Amino acid sequence: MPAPPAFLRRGPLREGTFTSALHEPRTVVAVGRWLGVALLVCFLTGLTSHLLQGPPGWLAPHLPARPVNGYRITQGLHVISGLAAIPLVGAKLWVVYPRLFEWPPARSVLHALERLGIAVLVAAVLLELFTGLLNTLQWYPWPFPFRQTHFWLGWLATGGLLVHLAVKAPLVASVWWRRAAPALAQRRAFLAATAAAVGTVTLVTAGQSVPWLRALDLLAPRRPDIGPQGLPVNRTAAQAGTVTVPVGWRLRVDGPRPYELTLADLAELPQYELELPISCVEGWSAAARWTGVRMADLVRRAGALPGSAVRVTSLEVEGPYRVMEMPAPYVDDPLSLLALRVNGEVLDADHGFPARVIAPNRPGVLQTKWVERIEVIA
Ligand SMILES: Nc1nc2c(c(=O)[nH]1)N[C@H]1C(S)=C(S)[C@@H](COP(=O)(O)O)O[C@H]1N2
Ligand SMILES: [Mo]
Repeated sequence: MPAPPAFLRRGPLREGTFTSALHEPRTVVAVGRWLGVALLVCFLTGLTSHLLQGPPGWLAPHLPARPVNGYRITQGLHVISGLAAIPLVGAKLWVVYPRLFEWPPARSVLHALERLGIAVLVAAVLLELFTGLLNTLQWYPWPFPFRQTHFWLGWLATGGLLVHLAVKAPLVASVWWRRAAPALAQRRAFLAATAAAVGTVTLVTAGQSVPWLRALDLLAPRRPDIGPQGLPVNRTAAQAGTVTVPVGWRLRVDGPRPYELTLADLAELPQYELELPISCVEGWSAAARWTGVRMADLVRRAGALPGSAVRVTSLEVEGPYRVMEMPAPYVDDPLSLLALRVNGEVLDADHGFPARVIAPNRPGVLQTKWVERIEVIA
């Protein structure tokens, strides 16, 4: 059989186009290890967030209301690991990009499938990190729903990553411990630069959830200590359609023995003061001192037994967080309040005046503001 013509053997690029000695497996594995850890942490914490935010029916009664700071920590880690993954993906792709011009593009059906898998993996990871980053900025320049898309892309990326690792396992194993002697100094510099990029990104953003890094919080969209009453606001009363509290507002509690309470009635009930964080899914979190009535006391008064779940409705006219369901473990927890005050003052309109929910180990989106009604549902 005659040899194929030269251009088919060589491909469109000249030999030696990619001159760096760093386009080699040992560097790929070094960066890939860090990236793998970041993506794994990001995936697991993301899954946690998804389940806490919208649990399937069978799971809801078992969600834990403790540890108090659980969601604050997992969601803080989610955003920290996701942001760290951005420079890591950049470094990883730079090390391997000459493979994009591999010639011939496919040596066999299997090889073609492997490359297709990598294309899906890279696309899923890039889109996942991009949508996540824009979400931390509350910017949604796309027509699809963020949370579902982010969730399924996460599975796609993780599945793609596992297949990729399985295919590359022999290669990874063969270089895992080996030192790349010829390019050692260059590699060290490259890895140090990558680490410095990751460290910088982390240090200037992690302060949005890590209190002792607050002073360095230069690039995160929010400072957790700036906002009315020393607490940031995700959606102001004006953004929520100028929530108007009717004159003579009453809290309505529906259950076996429904009743209504005025603000003065609520203030007469036993008040509890405790410190709980708002932990926004977008990455910031901040602790505050809340004062109010226990959720459990309110639903007991309506004749509901322990183990009841409730639905809470806001005065807000429309919005994805107008109605919230609270599973029994949160309702029964002595730390779950219908708060009337924050940091010693009556709630600001932007923090949910006249009353808002605050409960331990829950995403911020479920800490419903401007509450008007509580219904016992099960
Ligand atoms: N009714 C209602 N409650 C809401 C929201 C909302 O849009 N509508 N936003 C939630 C979100 S996303 C967060 S992070 C917290 C923020 O509470 P804060 O504004 O008091 O800090 O409120 C939650 N409660
Ligand atoms: Mo939020």
